[in-house]
Amino acid sequence: MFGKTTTKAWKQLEKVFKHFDGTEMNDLFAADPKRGERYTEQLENMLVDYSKNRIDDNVMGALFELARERGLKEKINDMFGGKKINTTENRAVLHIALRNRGNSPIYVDGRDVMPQINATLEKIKDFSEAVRLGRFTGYTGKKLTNIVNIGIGGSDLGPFMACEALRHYWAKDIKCWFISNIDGTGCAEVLNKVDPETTLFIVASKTFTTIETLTNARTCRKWLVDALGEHAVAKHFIALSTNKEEVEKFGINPENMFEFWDFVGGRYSMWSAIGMIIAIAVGFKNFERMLEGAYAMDEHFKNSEFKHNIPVILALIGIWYNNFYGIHRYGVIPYDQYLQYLPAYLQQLDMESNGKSVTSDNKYVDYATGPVLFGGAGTNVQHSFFQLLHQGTEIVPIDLIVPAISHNEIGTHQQILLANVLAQGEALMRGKTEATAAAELEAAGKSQAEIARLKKYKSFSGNRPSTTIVLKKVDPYTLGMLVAMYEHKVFTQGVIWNINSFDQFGVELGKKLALNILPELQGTAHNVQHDSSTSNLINHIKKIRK
Ligand code: G6Q
Repeated sequence: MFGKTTTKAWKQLEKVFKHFDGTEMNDLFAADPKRGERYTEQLENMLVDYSKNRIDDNVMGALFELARERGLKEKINDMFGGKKINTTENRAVLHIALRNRGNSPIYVDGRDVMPQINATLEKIKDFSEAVRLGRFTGYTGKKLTNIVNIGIGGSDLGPFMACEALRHYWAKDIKCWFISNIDGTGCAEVLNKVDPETTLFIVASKTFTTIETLTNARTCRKWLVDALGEHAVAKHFIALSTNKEEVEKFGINPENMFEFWDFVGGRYSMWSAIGMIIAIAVGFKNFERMLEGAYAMDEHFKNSEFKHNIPVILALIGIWYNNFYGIHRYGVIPYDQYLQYLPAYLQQLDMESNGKSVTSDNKYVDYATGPVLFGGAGTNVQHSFFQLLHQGTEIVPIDLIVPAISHNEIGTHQQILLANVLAQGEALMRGKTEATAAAELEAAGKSQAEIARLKKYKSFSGNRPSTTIVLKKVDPYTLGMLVAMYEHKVFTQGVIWNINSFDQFGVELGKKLALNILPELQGTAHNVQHDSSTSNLINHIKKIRK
């Protein structure tokens, strides 16, 4: 079994850590004037500066050795080669095939998957263009300008994040809407604003059995049929799914179904038919550019040696904090309003993939796995939780992501934003000693008593890690690169931790219990055995809803 005590490289890292712990980044920068450049990698229009992390060559060398000992290179080849690396579900993991712009064959069970992927891409192209150009219209002949994606989890977060990120590229007359949650709010809020004659519903569900999505889809279908009649459904509903039978049962013509396959995991599916709303909003060419960007990152990940491999470097630094410093938190802060939903998207990608406790050899882990990921858009979050990042007792490594050029260059806005993101990384790393705080207070004319009272509050411990990712612009290509970078980072960490990053059994237990509780709330089942807290809550809610 792979455990913290049995791997040679891990043991070596423990030794390295003992020696390195307590090292201050300020000292590392002082000792090496070229540190900033040395710990920076660039791939096309994306630059990744990881120098403000608690690492040196020795640490990185030991981490690369861990990656080698864990057989990372072979595991990467296994994924790209179509091997069934999702072992618990006996599936290949081929989101990389969806953007395989080189079109080299990828075999699963002896069959090349590329022809079916290319055929579906052609279908997405034809349909998205037909909608955009008004060739595929609603039942009454009007152009479909309200596009509603009904899906949840992986069938929502990716398309939603990407549509928002690429809002600048939306066709002027098209509006995108997303209904995900099961409460009636999503349906009510969207259906209140759209017109049945101009609305296209995209039911996005890999399994086509998800209760939230099907309930929302049924409500929308009824709303449409009430307004335009049963015959209108074929012109206003399409399905994105792997499950033809259920799609037909639901009442969507299979001709209006865009398929994908079980080798595409939900949270890895925005590159597939699940990305239909992206293609309609920004145009197929831009959707293709997103695939191309991801492909560029795939090639980089597959072919670069570890010491220049961006996803590998980021993954290993994450392991260093998580497993050696005992820091199990991690923040992603995009400095760009268009990327505001990236943290929520990455939360699923990272926490659903690596929030696991059993190894691929069927043993409980004896080391920490996936960290808690959170984040929000800068500079907004500077005015909220950044207090804790600077002066709290928790150390939180963060990624600061920023485009050098904004789509909306108005006055000095972008320069102020850029100054802020750079200042945050510097402040977190440099900190401010009590002596400096005291000198500043003195210069501001404070009394000695005041200085003594305030200097601790005004000091910053520093040595707090951040990685700065500078993009040229948030365009479809760069977005593809960025998302693929995080996918491969998560994959790499899963390999190091020897867990299967591609199942998600953890989300099932709660779903099952909900099915037991539902009839109780509806009054068709009584006296079901629960703990006293759950029983009490059920009774309380029933009373209120009477
Ligand atoms: C993602 C998960 C999960 C899934 C949703 C929706 O990796 O599997 O978030 O995407 O539960 O599932 P359906 O697409 O099958 O409705």
